[in-house]
Amino acid sequence: MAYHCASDRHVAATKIRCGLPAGPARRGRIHDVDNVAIARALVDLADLHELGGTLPFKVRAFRTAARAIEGFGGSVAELAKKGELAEVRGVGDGVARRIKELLETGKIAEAEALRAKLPPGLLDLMNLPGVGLKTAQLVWQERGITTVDELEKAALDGRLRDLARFGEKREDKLIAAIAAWRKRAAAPKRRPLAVAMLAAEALVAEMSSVPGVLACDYAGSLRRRAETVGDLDILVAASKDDAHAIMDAFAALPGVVEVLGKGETKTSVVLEGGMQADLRVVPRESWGAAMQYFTGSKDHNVAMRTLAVKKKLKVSEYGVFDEGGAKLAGDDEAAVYEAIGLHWMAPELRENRGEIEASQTASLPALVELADLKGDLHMHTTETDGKSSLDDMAAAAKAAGRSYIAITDHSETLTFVRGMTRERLREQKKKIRDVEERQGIRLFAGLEADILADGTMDLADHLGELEWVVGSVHQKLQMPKDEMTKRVVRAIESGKIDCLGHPTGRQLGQREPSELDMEVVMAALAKAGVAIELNCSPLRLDVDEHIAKMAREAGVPVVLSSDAHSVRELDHLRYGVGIARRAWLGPAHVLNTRSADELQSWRSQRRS
Ligand code: DGT
Ligand code: CA
Ligand code: CA
Ligand code: ZN
Repeated sequence: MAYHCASDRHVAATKIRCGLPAGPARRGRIHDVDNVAIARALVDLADLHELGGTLPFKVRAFRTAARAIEGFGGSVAELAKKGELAEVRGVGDGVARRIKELLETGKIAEAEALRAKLPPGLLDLMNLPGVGLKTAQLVWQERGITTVDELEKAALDGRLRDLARFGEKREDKLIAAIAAWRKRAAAPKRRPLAVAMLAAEALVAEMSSVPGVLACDYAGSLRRRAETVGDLDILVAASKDDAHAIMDAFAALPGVVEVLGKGETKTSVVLEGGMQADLRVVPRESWGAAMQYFTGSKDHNVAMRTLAVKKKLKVSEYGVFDEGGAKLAGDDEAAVYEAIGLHWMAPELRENRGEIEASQTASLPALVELADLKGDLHMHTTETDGKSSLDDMAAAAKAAGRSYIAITDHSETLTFVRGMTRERLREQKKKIRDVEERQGIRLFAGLEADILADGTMDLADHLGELEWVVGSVHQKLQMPKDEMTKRVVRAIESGKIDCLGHPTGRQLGQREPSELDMEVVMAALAKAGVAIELNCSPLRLDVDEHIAKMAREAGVPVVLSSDAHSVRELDHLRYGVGIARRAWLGPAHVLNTRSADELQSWRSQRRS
């Protein structure tokens, strides 16, 4: 797990904060991440117990609690502070005590003690894809293997194939998995978009009120809405005389844990959680050129500069200059582009994927915006694993500007979140009509129906009664590619789902996407007239920009959904909008830019 600040098993126990501590200008924190770190620590604790020989049923409470916490819509850390951990289903006194200890001391002493008794490296083994606790235990006990190196050597020597449930094929898979794991571990850590965005917004808000700051914004990959971000690039416009004090103020911000360097124009710091942020102070008259330069991407900048050279112009972070050194543009970003004969283009396009050519021929795409999204078609309530009531979700969605939403709780087979039965769905539908009336927002009685292992749908004979059906895979995510593809295609062809939910199941930095032949899936979607979801939950962003682009090219409508499990998570749509724009999606490619009536007619057209 190379790039997620909170998911790394070993990091999880000690570093649980990703952004900045609460400050006056801070926006809401992203709770998934803290929750994930807490859940991770509990899973670690359970693993450590089991490796140490504690009976599995005795540690089951930790695993149950971890699952509940991971899917919890609010901040578990905040509840702990208020002594209200009992609000999280599945968290009993014993677990609550350990969570408090983790939050107060950064670790769980019991876990540390267990860890000290085990051979170092054993937990790393379990981090390998396809190697769980059972396999780690097996190779340890049967072959004395306790490190990844030893495991790799044993696989290469063919010493694992005789183990129970092994074989040559599994050996080969393991060798490939270890190679991939090494590559990821060696790569610099990158953070999920949402983590970077919340941290950057906090920094920008703080810096904007520092005396002498004329303008402040973030640039870099975050401004381009890349799904993961290496470091933050913060820009300030100020006069030279103020630069020094501004650098000092930046280095002294509450979330800064280390100052890597402080110079005339640039200061680099490390934030709590380990993310790096660079501040650059530029003169007011270079603001547009600096924003352009530091937004990148590098490839975009190189292409742009090549074009400028052809026109005998020079572009830098200070401005656009002609042969004689006269400045043609600098304070305004659009003017910088115009000076070299281009139209301004949205940061999400700046990857040198044809946007410069499109700009030259005035054929830049119109991109979807948050305000275009009229509805939200995937969310959960307290009926299953959501933390807000149906009433509250409806009211909050309306307040956020949506004119319709679909209520899509989980289906029956997901018993650990109390999946909906037919009877409860019928009850919920009645309630939905009532809330609809009261709250004045159109509601669709929907379901996130599970795609079962064989590709049939959970509650299949009930789906026809619903007004919106998301079909999703939640269990058995690691099937062989052809089986998984068949499974998903069968669900698409069932005629019972409107949208394929979080199609690959990936979770940023935590879970690899399921193996799926996307070409085949896309063709099936196009043929059946089923939409594909771009799940905007910060840890998912599933599908990614490449698959979203495939959908656009195949004419498959994309649905941007929050998958909110609480009212505050309705805000997740903004992350997905960035990804959609990177895939060059316009309002017409996104299904939920349509009105409720248009959506229903799209649906009935397909069904007939
Ligand atoms: P990241 O931080 O890895 O997610 O990606 P970026 O794109 O934020 O990259 P970063 O932080 O290294 O640099 C920020 C921007 O500065 C980059 O997008 C473009 C510009 N830049 C940096 N180095 C160069 C360079 O050598 N040549 C050009 N043309 N631009 C550069
Ligand atoms: Ca950067
Ligand atoms: Ca940088
Ligand atoms: Zn789901």
